[in-house]
Amino acid sequence: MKVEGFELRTVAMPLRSPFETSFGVQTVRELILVRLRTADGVEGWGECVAGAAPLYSSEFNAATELVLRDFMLPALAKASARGGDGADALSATRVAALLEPVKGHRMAKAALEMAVLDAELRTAGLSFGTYLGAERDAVPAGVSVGIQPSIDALLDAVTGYVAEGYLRIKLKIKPGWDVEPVRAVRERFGDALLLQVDANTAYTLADAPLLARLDPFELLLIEQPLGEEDLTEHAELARRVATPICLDESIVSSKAAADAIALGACSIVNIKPGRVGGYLEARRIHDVCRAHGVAVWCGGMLESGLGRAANVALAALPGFVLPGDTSASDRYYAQDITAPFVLEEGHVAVPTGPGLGVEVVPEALEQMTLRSEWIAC
Ligand code: OSB
Ligand code: MG
Repeated sequence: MKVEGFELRTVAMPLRSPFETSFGVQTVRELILVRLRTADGVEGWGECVAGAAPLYSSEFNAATELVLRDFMLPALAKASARGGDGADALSATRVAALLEPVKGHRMAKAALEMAVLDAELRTAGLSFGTYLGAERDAVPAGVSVGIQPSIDALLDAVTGYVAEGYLRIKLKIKPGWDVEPVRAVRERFGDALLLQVDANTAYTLADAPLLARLDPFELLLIEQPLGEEDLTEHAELARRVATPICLDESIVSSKAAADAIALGACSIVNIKPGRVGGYLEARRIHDVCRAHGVAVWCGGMLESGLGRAANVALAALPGFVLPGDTSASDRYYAQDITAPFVLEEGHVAVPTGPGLGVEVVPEALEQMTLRSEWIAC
């Protein structure tokens, strides 16, 4: 593929209500978008899932912007300039190899691979879903419920989401906001509600007895209770609690997934394409987990309609046997930068058009843009 240039754009999307996790409170989603234009005039969009601060993982927007501009785009521009269809030309399946000399920064890499893949698929007239191997035309949607100021506020929030039709509820937890909120939601909504929790690394192995107190509530899973690098500790915790352990932050690659499974550190995996370097690596994690009989589900990072489109396509693969954080756009945003994804009987439809299958609404994008820069190849 021959690329004319890349645009790096930082947008700020106001959240409908503050979103609180064990690592902080967010009121606005600041994210970096990549837009490329091919020599044939086809556009490709990528979305970077990094946040404004390095609180979920080490990546954050200012660093991402720099590594994209100074280290990654030159490598892709060079491959683009070589042109042709040869082994060193620019294509989606080669982005990871072209960027391999740059250590880490998987979220930045994922955004570039997504943009190249989108342009390729739009050119070929193929949707993300078809390309990735989607087997469903809609996916069941769960919702992630932030830490609330009170149990009453939590019950009100969950009541609203259940009424909207969400098929699974995930409660964010932290020390001091764990057993009681779970008990309250179970008591109010009953045993049939699909319920899980996400700690975003807020506990240590010393908290095993506390986390075991969640066992009677029959949760689907506990997501990332311990640190990102704590695989052996997660394996030990898994022996001490009955609730299945699911990993998010720890699973940065298909190798990490294979290692975690071999160690017994998790029995379920949250797949976030941005965290693992892109949709192609995400599909490999799906394949590894499926081969081991490990259930996966699609996580979220408060994506705009662009990232949401690709996530929903991925979540339609056969190994995604649990509802994902693939909520409707209005769970987070009054105004999205694409046509909003909507909930229909608890499901979100997989886009069918070429590439991501969604288009950016220029006025909405401009309104939310903080800055943008065009980098010609
Ligand atoms: O750990 O899954 C997480 C949001 C931001 C950062 C990390 C996480 C989350 C969520 C919400 O839980 C996911 C979503 O609905 O997009
Ligand atoms: Mg998580």
